[in-house]
Amino acid sequence: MPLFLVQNDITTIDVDAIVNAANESLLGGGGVDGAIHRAAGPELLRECRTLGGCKTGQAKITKGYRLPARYVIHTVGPVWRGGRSGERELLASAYRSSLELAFAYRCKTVAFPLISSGVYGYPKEQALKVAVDTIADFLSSHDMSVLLVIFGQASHIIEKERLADITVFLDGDGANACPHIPMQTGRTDESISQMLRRKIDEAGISDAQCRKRANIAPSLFSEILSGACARPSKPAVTALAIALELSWEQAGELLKKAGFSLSRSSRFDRIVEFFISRRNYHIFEINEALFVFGQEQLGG
Ligand code: AR6
Repeated sequence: MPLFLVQNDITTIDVDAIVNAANESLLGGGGVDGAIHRAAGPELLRECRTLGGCKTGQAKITKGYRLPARYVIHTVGPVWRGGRSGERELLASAYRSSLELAFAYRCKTVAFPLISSGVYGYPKEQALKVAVDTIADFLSSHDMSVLLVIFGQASHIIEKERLADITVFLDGDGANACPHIPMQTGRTDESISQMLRRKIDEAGISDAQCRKRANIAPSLFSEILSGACARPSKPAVTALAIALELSWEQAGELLKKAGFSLSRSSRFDRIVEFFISRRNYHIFEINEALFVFGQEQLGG
């Protein structure tokens, strides 16, 4: 289920499949395509020659050869022509076709580069939004873990205004922060799993909806909810607070049950607070910001 952003060279990642941002010939090129062919060795090109190319928005699969990944899924993103030539739909289709192929080959872990955002010129923040929306949509009905690999400077993926707003918030004195309301500690006897059960019911959402919104794998989610996971991580519990759209104080209460606290001196906490104070509970937007500021991402 979960989707995380990582900063890395995709050719070094040990997953079931990595995705290549190729061109329609599938015979290699520059950018990530060149890097993948160099790392996989000449056998990859030999197999690619047998595939008969690939249309934009579609995908084909080969073995990974000398790569740590078992498979390479070759997809072709659109060339950016200003945004009015069906680029968004074609890019979404490239992600979807790749994910479907990965699923058909029983891949549990898949890593994607930011397709089309290099030589093909798709603006990076927009390319990221299409990637995240399409992958998250697919993951809501498929049990798989996806890494979106960002190469080079992380700050390019986030809108300039948002980056500026968060920076001001982080540098601020807390006057712009969530109001401090004393904690309601009426249910001190409740365990985290009991509290979670109650909050999910109060929110009127299903367990599956809560899990998806929290970017948490089904197995971990059941363990937390059943009490089998004695100490879930702070990013996982915070993710649940976001999924349940809790206030800053309520999030603090939930975290306390797992032995954590929220503090204004922690960057992670302050970034989460930035989003809660704006009632923005979109987990992947929060994770983009956490990623850009070098913090752990929500989910698990
Ligand atoms: N690991 C992860 N990401 C990378 C790596 C790497 N080793 N190298 C580059 N990127 P691009 P496109 C990022 O140009 O825009 C080729 O010639 C890069 O920073 O590789 O889809 C093909 O043959 C960027 O964000 O692919 C096609 O002709 C992203 O990967 C054409 O380029 C995609 O950049 C495809 O262009």
